[in-house]
Amino acid sequence: MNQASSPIRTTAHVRPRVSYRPADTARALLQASGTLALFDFGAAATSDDPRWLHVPLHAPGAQPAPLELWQVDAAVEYGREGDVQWSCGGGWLFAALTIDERDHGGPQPAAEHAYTQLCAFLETRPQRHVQRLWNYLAQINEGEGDAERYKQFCAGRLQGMRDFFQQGFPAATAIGHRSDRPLLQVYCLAAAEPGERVENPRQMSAWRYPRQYGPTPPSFARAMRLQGDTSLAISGTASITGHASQHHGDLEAQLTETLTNLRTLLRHSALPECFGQNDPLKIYVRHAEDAEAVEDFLQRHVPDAPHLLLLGDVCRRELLVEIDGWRFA
Ligand code: 3EB
Repeated sequence: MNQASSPIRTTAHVRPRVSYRPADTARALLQASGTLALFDFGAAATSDDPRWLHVPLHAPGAQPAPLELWQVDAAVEYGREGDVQWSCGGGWLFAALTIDERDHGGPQPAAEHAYTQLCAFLETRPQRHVQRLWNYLAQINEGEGDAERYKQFCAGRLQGMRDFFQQGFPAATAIGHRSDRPLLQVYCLAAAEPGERVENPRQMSAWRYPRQYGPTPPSFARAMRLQGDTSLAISGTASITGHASQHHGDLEAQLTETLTNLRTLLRHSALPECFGQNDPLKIYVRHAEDAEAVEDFLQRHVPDAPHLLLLGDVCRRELLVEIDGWRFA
C-alpha cells in the first residue's frame, strides 16, 4: 500500500490552512490551486469570484490590512445560489451572504433572512456541519436597551436558525462595522462531519446569559474542535468572566483577561497553552488610537502568532477589544 495515502488522514479530514497574505497578492492567490476563500478588509478593488469576500472592516491605520486566505488540499468548486456565494473542496465548505438590511427592514429581519438562506443552502450540501461562523453588522451598538441593534440581530439569528443547530451552536464572532451601508455579512466554514463544541469554564455559556443582556441570548459556542483533527476554531473572545464584562475602560487589563480566556480554552481542549506561527489571530479594536497598545501587547505575549488588527465594535459597549482565531494542531 502506498504510505502517502494513510487510511487515517483521508483527504476529507485534512484541515484547511488559514494565513494572512500581502494585500497585493489577491489575483495570484485566486489562481492558485486549493484556494477555498479569500477575504479582503476594506480593499478598493474586488472581484466577483464567489471565493472572494469583501469584508466591510478596515485596518486601524493607513496601511491596508493583509488578505486572509483559506486553503485546502484539493480541487475547489464554487458558485452562487440565491444570496449565497460558496466554494467547496476536500470535504470543506465556505459559504457567505452579504445582505443590505434596507431590503429586509432592519437588523432582525435581515438576520432571520440571512440564517434562513444559509441553513437552507447547507441542507442541500454534504458539507452541512458548520464549524465556525462570522457575523459583521453595521453600527452594532446603536439603539438603547432591548432595541440595541446587536440584540435585534441576536433575535433574528435565532429565528433564522430554526432547528438547524439542534445539536448545539457553532463557534462564532459578531462584530460591528462602521460602513454607511447597513450591510449584514454572515460567513461560515462547514464540513462533512460535525466538529466538537468547547465551552470555557471561566465563562458562562453565551446561550445561557441572563435577561439583562437582551431578550435573546447570543447563539454560539466558545470554540469548536474541527472534525477529524484536534485543531481549535476559537470564537470572538473578550474580557468577560461568568457573564460579566471586566475592567471597564482599561485596555491592557481587558487584553490580559481576554488572553487568559483564550489560554483557558486551549487548556480545556488539551492543547499547549500557546499560539505559534501557524495560529492566526484576529483582533477587533474599538478605537483606532488603541491599536499601538494592542500591537505592543501582542508582541509581548503572543509574539509568534500572525495577527490581523481590524477596527470593529464589540457587542458590549464597555468592551474595547475582542480576539478570535485558530489553534492548529
Ligand atoms: C461574548 O463573549 C462577547 O453573538 O455571535 C463573542 C462571540 C460575542 C460571538 C455572537 C458575541 C458573539 O459574549 C461577544
